[in-house]
Amino acid sequence: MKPISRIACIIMSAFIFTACLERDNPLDTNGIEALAKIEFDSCEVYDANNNGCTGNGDGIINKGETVCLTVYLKNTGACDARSVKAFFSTESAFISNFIPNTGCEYGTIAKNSKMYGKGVYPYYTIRFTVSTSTPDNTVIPVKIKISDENQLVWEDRFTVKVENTGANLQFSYQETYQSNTRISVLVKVENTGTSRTDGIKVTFTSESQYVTNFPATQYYCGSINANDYYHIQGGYSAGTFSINLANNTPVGTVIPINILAKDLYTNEWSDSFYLVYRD
Ligand SMILES: [Ca+2]
Repeated sequence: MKPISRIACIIMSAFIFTACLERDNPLDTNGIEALAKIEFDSCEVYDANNNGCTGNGDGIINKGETVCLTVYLKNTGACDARSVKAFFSTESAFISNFIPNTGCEYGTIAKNSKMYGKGVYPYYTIRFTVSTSTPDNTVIPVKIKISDENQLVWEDRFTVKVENTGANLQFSYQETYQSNTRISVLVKVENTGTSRTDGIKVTFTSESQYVTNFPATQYYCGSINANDYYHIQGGYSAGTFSINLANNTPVGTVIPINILAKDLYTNEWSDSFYLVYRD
C-alpha cells in the first residue's frame, strides 16, 4: 500500500470511529443516522420441564404452562451499541410470575447484528406463567424498554400467542373378564394429537345403582406422548380397570360408564361406554 493510501485509510477509520462514539449529545437528532438503533428481532419459546419451566415441550405456548422466551434484539443503526440492557413487561391479565423485573443484559450488539438477552438463565431472557383460564388464540403483548451505555433509549414491543393444546386423548374399551361381582375392562387412553401432554388423571363414574364402588376414584396416567397410549391400571388383572357389582344385579343389566381425563394444564377429554352384565 502506498503511504498516501494508508494515511487516507487511517483518516477514514478515525472519522467513522469518531462519528459513532464522540457525540456531544447522543439524543440530538442531528446526525441521528450515525447512532445505534435497537429493536425487537425474534423470540424462541422453551416449554420443556426444566429451568423452572413447566410445559409439554412442543415449543408452543399453551394455557397452564410456565414458559421461557429467548428474546433477540437487533441493531439496525449505523453504530455498535454497548452495555445494552432491556426491561420487559406485560399488562396481560393472563400472565403471572413474569421475571426478571430487573433488566436483561445484552452486552454489545454490533451494527447489523442481533443478540439474545440473559435474564432468567444464560440462554433464556424472560419467563412467565400462562393462566389456565387463558382462551385459545389469546395474544400476549410484551413491552421492551432498551438502553445502552450512552443513555440512548428505545422502546419496542412484540406479541406471542397462546394456542390450543396439540394433545388429543381418545379412549377405547375391551372387556377382559366377568364374574358375578366384577367386570374387568382394558381401557386404552391414546394421544392421537401432535403434542405430548402431562399429569393426566382419569376418573370413572356411573349412574348405575348396581355399581358398588370403583377401585379408586382417580387413575394417574402421567404423560402420554403423541401417537402413544396408556392402559388404565386399576383392575385385578394387570393393565385393566375393574368395577364391582352388587350381588342382586339382574342378568342383562346395562351399565353406563363415564370417563373423564384431565391433564396438568386443565384440558379435559371425556367419553362414555356401556357394559352388559351377563352372569
Ligand atoms: Ca406447549
